[in-house]
Amino acid sequence: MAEQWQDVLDHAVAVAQKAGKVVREALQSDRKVSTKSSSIDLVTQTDQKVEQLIIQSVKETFPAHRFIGEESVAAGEPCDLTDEPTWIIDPIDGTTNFVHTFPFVAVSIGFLVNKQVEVGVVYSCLEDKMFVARRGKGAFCNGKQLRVSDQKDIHCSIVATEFGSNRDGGAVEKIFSSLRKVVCLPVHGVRGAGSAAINLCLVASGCVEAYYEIGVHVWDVAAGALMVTEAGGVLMDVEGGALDMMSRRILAANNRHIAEQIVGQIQAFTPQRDDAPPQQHRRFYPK
Ligand code: LIP
Repeated sequence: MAEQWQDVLDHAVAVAQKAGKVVREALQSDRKVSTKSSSIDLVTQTDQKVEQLIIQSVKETFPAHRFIGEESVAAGEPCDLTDEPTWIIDPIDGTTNFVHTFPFVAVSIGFLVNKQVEVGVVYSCLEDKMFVARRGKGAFCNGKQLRVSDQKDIHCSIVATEFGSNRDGGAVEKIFSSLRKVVCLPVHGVRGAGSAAINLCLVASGCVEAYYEIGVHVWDVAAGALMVTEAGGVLMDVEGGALDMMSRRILAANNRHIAEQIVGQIQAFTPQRDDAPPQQHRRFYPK
């Protein structure tokens, strides 16, 4: 009998490759940019075209499956995660990078059943790196198995994070205050690829020890989260509890010890959840 969800993984890889080709071609022409929740929350026609390409292709092969897609939610679709098999899609994770040709842009596809990530595919399309993971079966990049860093000392670590697209004064203060504390631990360095999915793959690859961010969305992290756990890493909320993928807060690390030391530095805040009712959806970061 074929292994469970191998057909889903194969399909996700094939469609991510097609999507990546569209993204690379679009980089050769003018990119028409619009904005979503704010003047710095960018979207392009390529984001929308790639999301449609992925959803159409999956629907033909798996007609009973459900979808949560970044651009479909932006267009008013609900962001409801049920126990049914669900594909969670970010057609271009790193849209700002894409607009500016900063070379870290990923197609991110997670597949969940009973709210558990079974398959994750992150295609870093300009680097031509295909990251894949299946629950219980490991994580791989271009066929090579991934393993998190074995570093136990936070002072010898690199930590990745992002500023996101929230410029609310109170939130920005907390982001900077947390960052100052992390930098001054001190750590070896702080980095950010500009793509949550790629940051998670960097943790899985052992290039950075940890990644945290407040303000991400479920489509940014669903696939990459599985990459981290299948490479031996840990996931948690930025305040140290269990990760809630709809909460828009994530901390990923190579081990619990490093994760807990970062938790101690973070001044947390609570963005509007991804599964908030649609009428609240645009009101980010309530006081
Ligand atoms: C973005 C990222 C980025 C993060 C933002 C945002 P998009 O996703 O992955 O790293 O800081 O919060 O969600 O909009 O490019 O798909």
